[in-house]
Amino acid sequence: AFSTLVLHALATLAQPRGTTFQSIGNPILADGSYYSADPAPLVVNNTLYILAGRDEAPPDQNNFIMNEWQMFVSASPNPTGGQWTHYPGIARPNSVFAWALQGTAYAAQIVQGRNGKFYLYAPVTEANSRNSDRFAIGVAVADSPLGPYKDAHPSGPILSQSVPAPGNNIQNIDPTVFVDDDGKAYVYYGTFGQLRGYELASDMATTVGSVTTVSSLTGFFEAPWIMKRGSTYYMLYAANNAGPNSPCTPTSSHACIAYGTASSPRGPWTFRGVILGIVSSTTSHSGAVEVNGQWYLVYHTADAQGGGHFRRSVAFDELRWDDTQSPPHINRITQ
Ligand code: FUB
Repeated sequence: AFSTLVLHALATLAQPRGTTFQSIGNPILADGSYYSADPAPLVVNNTLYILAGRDEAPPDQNNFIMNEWQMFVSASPNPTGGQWTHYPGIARPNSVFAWALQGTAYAAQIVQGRNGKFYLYAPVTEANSRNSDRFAIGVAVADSPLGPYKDAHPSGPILSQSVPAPGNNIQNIDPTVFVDDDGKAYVYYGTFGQLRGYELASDMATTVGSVTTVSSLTGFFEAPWIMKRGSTYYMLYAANNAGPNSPCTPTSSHACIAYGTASSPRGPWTFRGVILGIVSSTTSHSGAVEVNGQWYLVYHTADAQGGGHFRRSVAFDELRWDDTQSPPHINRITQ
């Protein structure tokens, strides 16, 4: 009995401590005490978990400083206000992945595998990269969405190929993963207009077969988010308003959120429209989930106190469907 008590005490100690706070609308944490970007929602036991990176750039710095991921948790999410628990620093690139450098805790996502475990897909920078693109995607695993996360593929990243693209050499970021009803899993990722996808093996870490390259999503820039409703697959993404092929209005250098649909997780994807207009930060990044019968679109803005393009904060709105269309469309969300 004593050893059971000790084990229970150790397990409790391993769980990160959260701080409870009351939100009064968007952004969820609006006082500027802790910025949060690139939200990736997850639902466990009817509770909404929002994974986000932490923006730490000082007000005068025009670049990302991101060293850790954090989690916001609410059992009764309400965009006009409600109670949240904030878990800062649930994972850091170089503490989870021995092969990764500190920093670049960019857009990550946690999904629950068929075995019940939680998998964190994370873009990080590889210490000994031989590619021109030092960014690489790793996967870590935990028994709880809050961690602690352990590298599930300690030999290195699961995606790190160097694919030349005009004007940039960053490609291996912004992973989104979806586990289908038949148990098969898929990963999509990319930025600067390149969107690629693979099927994942049952270890959730090995890619299977050949790459899918997606070029049919109008104005795709980055931040893909794959999900399914009914028999339709949806891909949300940030469309770049500065591009010649942008669906965003009005014209601005900020991104908007658009989406496409497919009848298979590997596409082909058909562009359907814009669901979230430009926000106050230049980047836009979204994810969507259903909690207790209500869908939500989670994204970030620069609207918190002292916020900015590199000091972003997570916000969310109800997402509504137009089931008179086939496949069902997502209704535009007014920001
Ligand atoms: O947060 C860093 C980068 O900004 C993300 O990877 C992009 O999606 C954009 O939100």
